Amino acid sequence: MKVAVVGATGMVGTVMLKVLAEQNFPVTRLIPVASERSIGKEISYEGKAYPIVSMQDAIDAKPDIALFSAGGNTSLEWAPKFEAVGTTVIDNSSAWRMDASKKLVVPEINANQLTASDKIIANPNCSTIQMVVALAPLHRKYKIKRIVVSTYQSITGTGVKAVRQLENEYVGEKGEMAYPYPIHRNALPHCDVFVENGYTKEEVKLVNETKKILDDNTIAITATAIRIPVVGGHSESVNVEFENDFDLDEVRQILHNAPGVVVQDNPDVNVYPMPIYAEGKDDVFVGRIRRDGSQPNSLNMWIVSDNLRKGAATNAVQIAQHLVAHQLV
Ligand code: A2P
Ligand code: 11C
Repeated sequence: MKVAVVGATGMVGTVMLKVLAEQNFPVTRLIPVASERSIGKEISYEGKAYPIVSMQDAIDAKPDIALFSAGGNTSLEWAPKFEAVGTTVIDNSSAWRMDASKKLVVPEINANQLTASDKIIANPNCSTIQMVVALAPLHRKYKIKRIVVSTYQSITGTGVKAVRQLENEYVGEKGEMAYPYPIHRNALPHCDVFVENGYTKEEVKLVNETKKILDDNTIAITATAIRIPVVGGHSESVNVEFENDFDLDEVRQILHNAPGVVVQDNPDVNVYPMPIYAEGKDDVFVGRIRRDGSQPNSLNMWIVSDNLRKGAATNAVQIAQHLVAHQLV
């Protein structure tokens, strides 16, 4: 496969390269792309140096697959140009996610809907991916009625500037601010920008993307997204109300058997998921699984995953692996 990585120098692009190599993805030619200012610089892949090329040079090379993580506007402008030369684009931005003609894919849930004519495939938002990986098998069994989710999100979701802000604040130095307030020793009830209704875009993504991926507009969802001074991954407190009642042991068994999920749930010995241990792993970790006694058929759980891995790069590479395995590229 000729594989372009668009945004190869970025936070997610760097992890995409790492995951492609770890997974032994069948790369016959790697084409790293970044902005004009990076052209000519080199990135390293499996011990070899590769020069960064322009978008146009990458298109001229007619890659089989292009993994995009260079922002929504870049995707809107360039993904169709890759499509026009026959490339299948897997796009990590929010540009195409809610476009009715594009599929929003989490391989464990809906990769079976992909066909060879899907040329721009959307990778969901990180906080959505980890939640639906755990919820989809429970939805199939008990049918979700309502979800209340509160997130505790890593600063890596904001990008390099936020990581620098925390590092500077940690050592007491002044520098460029990614957030309107300090993030060190703080919690910001503010991920992405505010929209008219008082919610943030991150909260709206959680609502809309979940319904699209689970293919069920009847699910009621409400979200609150919080940024905390953590780097390893996003954590989520998820309260779910089902149509049907459940048995807690069966819930644990379903999650245990679910692809991509690791259950870490033994309060007796302080076992529960934490971002510091999720960092660098591809799984979604679920713990604190317990019945919500305040209303019927309801469950609480705590879901943690590395937002740059399963929340972004790993999910994109898994889509690419699915395309290859099913000869869709
Ligand atoms: P560059 O390093 O040259 O700026 P992050 O999400 O960490 O900010 O990274 C964004 C990625 O997208 C970087 O690799 C960045 O390249 C790349 N990028 C930004 N704008 C463009 C563009 N117009 N064309 C191609 N790549 C872009
Ligand atoms: C965050 N979820 O942590 C964001 C980062 O729509 O892909 C990724 C934004 C997106 O703030």
